[in-house]
Amino acid sequence: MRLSLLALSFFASTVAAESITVYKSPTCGCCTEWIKIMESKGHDVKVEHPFNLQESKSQLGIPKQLASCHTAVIGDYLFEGHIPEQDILSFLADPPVGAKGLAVPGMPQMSPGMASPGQRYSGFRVIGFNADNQYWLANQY
Ligand SMILES: [Cu+2]
Repeated sequence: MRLSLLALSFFASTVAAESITVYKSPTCGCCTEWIKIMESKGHDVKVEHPFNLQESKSQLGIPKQLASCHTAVIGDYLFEGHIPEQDILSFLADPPVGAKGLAVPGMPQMSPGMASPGQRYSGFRVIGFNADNQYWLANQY
């Protein structure tokens, strides 16, 4: 019984695991906290410290108004800032047509990587965006 449960949870985490590249500044601690959360959920995170982070954001295609401290790239999609893992997984499970990714602009205090462990996420929005600079509300905490 114990073994099969373990096998099941291993299988579940294997299925959901994403290969993520995160672009961040070497000195930003909240990005590292967000990365730790993603790793604790089984994702494989590779970290890059570009010389000019703002330039790399615009090269990747992050709209200026949606910018946060770190940019995560998963496949063809961009995930800007302190987005809860659950929102990333639901997006990837069924990406809206034409969507480029999701963003939590700025660094909201009660978001993953900013809030203390165990605190409830609140007071921020998860915004979807596309290449035409159109935004929509994907989720709200
Ligand atoms: Cu940060």
